[in-house]
Amino acid sequence: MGLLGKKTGIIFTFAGEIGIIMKESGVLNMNEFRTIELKKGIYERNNVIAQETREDLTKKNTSLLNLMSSPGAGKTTFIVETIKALRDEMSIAVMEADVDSDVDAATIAQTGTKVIQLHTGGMCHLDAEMTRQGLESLDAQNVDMIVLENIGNLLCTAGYDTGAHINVMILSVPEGDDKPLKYPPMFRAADVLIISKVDALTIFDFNMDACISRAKSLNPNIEIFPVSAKTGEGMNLWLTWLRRNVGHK
Ligand SMILES: Nc1nc2c(ncn2[C@@H]2O[C@H](COP(=O)(O)OP(=O)(O)OP(=O)(O)O)[C@@H](O)[C@H]2O)c(=O)[nH]1
Ligand SMILES: [Mg+2]
Repeated sequence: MGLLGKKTGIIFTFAGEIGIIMKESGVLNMNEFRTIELKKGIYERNNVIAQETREDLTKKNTSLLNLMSSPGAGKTTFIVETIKALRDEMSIAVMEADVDSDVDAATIAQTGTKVIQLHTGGMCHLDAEMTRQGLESLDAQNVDMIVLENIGNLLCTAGYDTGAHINVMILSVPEGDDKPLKYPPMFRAADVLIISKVDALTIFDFNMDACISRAKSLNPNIEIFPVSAKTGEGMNLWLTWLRRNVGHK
């Protein structure tokens, strides 16, 4: 059956892919659609800004770390524990991004760290332009590392280069070991996979070996650190890696 009415379209993005599903009156049937790849223009612009940001920060000897995960995987807790462990040896600032609320910035501020809260007004990720605006507002001078806590989302955040030198993702044990199979773009985009909440391994049927091998098959170079921010287990290996890579990526 043909469609009546005007031309209608749905633009969609999918972690590195963007397209438009369009139905036209009298041309396509209900179960038909055209998909047009628009990836180039939008992502090229984002990548130019991201590259400029990276170069600007590199000149200032500041590393930007983009931390991504699904909601509640433990990003803020992990940042707090990382700050506590490193604050005597490097200067750190934080940008907290959320759709709304200031709770994460308030948590970070309790550590005495310079922090700003960014509100995305409903957007499910930060792009390079939003990150640049955040960095301008943060105005952190002479810091070794800026941590960006991205929006809690395991899909959208992976599609945008923010200008970060280091991309870290957290997968928590309660989310399950099958997530590399279900959300491959995030595992491909990350330099580091933190498998968090390992203190809960006895409660959940999380297969660590399967998870690691699934992540490695998507991204053979990914560094993987199973940790518990609550008990401190595994944090030292992560901190050693971070010390080596801040300022060198
Ligand atoms: N058992 C356990 N719980 C943890 C660990 N890390 C974080 N949590 C808990 O997990 C919950 C979510 O932690 P957050 O650090 O707020 O997670 P988040 O990813 O920042 O959450 P959003 O910013 O809302 O996406 C809190 O109740 C934390 O106390 C951990 O290593 N082990
Ligand atoms: Mg948080």
